[in-house]
Amino acid sequence: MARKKPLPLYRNIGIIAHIDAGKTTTTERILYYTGRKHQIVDVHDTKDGRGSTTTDYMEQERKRGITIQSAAVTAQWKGHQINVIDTPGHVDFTIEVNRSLRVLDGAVVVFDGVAGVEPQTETNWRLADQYHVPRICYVNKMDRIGANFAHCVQGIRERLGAHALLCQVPLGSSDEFVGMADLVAGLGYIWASDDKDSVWESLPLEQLKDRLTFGASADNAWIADLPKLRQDLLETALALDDDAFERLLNTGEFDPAVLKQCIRKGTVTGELVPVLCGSSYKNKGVQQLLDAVVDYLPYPGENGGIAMVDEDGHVVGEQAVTDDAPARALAFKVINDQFGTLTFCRIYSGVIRKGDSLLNVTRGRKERIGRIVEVQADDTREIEEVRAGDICAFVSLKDTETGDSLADPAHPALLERMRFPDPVISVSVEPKNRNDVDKLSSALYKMVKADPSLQLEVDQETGQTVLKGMGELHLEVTIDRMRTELGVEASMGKPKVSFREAFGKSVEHTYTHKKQTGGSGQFAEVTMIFEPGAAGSGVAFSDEVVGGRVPREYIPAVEHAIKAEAQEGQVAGYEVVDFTARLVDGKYHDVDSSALAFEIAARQCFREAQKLSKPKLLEPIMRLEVVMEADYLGDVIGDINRRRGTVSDQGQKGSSAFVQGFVPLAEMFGYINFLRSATRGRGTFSMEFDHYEDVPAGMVEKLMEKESK
Ligand SMILES: Nc1nc2c(ncn2[C@@H]2O[C@H](COP(=O)(O)OP(=O)(O)OP(=O)(O)O)[C@@H](O)[C@H]2O)c(=O)[nH]1
Ligand SMILES: [Mg+2]
Repeated sequence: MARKKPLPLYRNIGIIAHIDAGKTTTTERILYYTGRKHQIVDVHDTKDGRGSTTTDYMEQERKRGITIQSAAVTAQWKGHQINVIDTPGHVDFTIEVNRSLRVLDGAVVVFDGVAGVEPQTETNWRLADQYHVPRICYVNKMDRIGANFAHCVQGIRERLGAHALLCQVPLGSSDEFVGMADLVAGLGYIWASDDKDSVWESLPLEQLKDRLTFGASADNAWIADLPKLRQDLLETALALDDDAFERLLNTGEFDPAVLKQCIRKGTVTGELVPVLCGSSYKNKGVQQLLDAVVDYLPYPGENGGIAMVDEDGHVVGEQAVTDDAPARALAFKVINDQFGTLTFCRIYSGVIRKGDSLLNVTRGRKERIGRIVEVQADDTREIEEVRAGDICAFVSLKDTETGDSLADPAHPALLERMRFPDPVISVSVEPKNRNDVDKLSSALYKMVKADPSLQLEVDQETGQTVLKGMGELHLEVTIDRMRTELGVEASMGKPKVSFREAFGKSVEHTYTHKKQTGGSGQFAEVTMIFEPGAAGSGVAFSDEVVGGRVPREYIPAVEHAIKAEAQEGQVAGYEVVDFTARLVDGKYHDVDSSALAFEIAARQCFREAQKLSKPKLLEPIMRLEVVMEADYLGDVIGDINRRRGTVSDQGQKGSSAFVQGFVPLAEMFGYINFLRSATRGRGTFSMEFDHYEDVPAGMVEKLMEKESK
């Protein structure tokens, strides 16, 4: 079967933003206007559990009115197939944005026209930078009171550092928002009503000033500025084409098709970011957004291929996106439910058919492709084959996890992996019903396998099962999903901070393990140097023994001992990170030495050395942003200081005030309750992990005491 649709008619895009910017609402409109859906459901109408938007179908999403997992849908627009992934904005589910951006070719970044650039917009923007994903900005919610396009554009330029290209400007704002001026087409669009089926009238930009007068002077100023804004757009975009630019300067003329090509070129290379506006809720601007997706965002492969790497992650080549190459795919999401496993994959090259065998290159295991499905949110449709550029799910793969590469067994290749965030918070988990211990561990295992931002541990002292994640909501939702999806009920303990430990200074230490019991004894001696490394440098071991003073066969036992011992440090039993362990000398005995003896010696050596190094306790520090009415600013800042936090910025954001700063996670449990009462329920905050920092010496005991309660 040949390719049905040429690659240039595909778009794989993600919708990303801060929480509540209107991603799901926009996705819902996209499905309506592309004819995929005949009814629109609004996010705030789903809490009673009866209705559901297409992409927020999970029970936990409907109840809370937020997106928790990314969901893929497919739509057809003007002969193009647009695969859309609606992602969550809440920071606890950032893994979903991460993995989506890894496999997408372009993104629509949605802004709340009132709030402008918010913390999670920034985080997601940086993720898109990392994965080199071209973007379009869509300033949504222009109908809300306080919507301020200029403020939003300023944020895009200053906080995100983007070269924003204004392709549209709003006509009116708040309840006077009636449409937008399209600077590319040179037309104004005015909607007849807020109805989803409302038509819009198109008229030349010059006629807008006679037609529209608004209450807010800022809105009229946009209209007065239209000729200049259009000229700016033409000059910025056409500068990417020498001939067209010269013609524009000499004659004032240009070819509209060339203009679009230039904007496309600038967008695809990431040089420019087109900015559009609208109100998805009031059904204005979504069709124009779809046009822009087709006009400006790249098709699979237009922006180059996918990097291939060696086992250490070094880039060794690039695979072009084409059917005429060996099959290569990346698994970016695994979902388990009662019906089995769905492994979501992005195909980068080749053709994969039902019944094919692929190699999971990451794990060195064969996988047989039983069934292939196209996924539409929670619905699936079976298909026979998938090709370069496609996103699909394979049913019932055995050993493939998120981030794994699948390839034609005759031409294996590892594709660039994705990065997973560090979990910073943990809870103990117990089954509600005592007989469910085994069921619980297998359910937890499944959840962790599906979500790489979760980790599972057993506390060696208490034997408790500990689940680590990105935040309180993340852990709560995980436990609740086990109940609804896997039928296992569990209760969780109080959330705790994931502290870490580190060596305080370099230490050289010798430990001799000697034991004489009856017959053969045990003997091993190691001399090791432990050196603290930079944050994030990880744990490294180097064998620097000369002259066979520690026989080679015992070295792996020493390395193993250090890595195992690093799991539970000497300060308070937390993982010890960022150090180099150098084995520099040792002694052995022909008869009494063994791998076990060396392991014991190395473990003791580590313990004593860490204690001698003036070890440090590290705690996660969160980046915090609070938005509230200016009257409460003083109280909020005072409270941040009381929580051992620091304020890094404060100011005005539309009609509200904001504070940004850094606060230890350990001081932030229950913050929402403080904020509610301090701001009469009007304040909002968002918080995400930023870095680990030393706990001040005087605080260690106090903190540990609090933790043990
Ligand atoms: N006034 C107004 N409200 C909107 C608009 N778009 C979305 N909303 C509302 O904003 C709220 C959040 O919308 P969602 O679409 O769920 O936002 P989201 O970005 O998907 O949120 P998360 O997925 O949880 O990050 C809902 O109550 C929407 O009805 C808009 O254009 N105007
Ligand atoms: Mg959503």
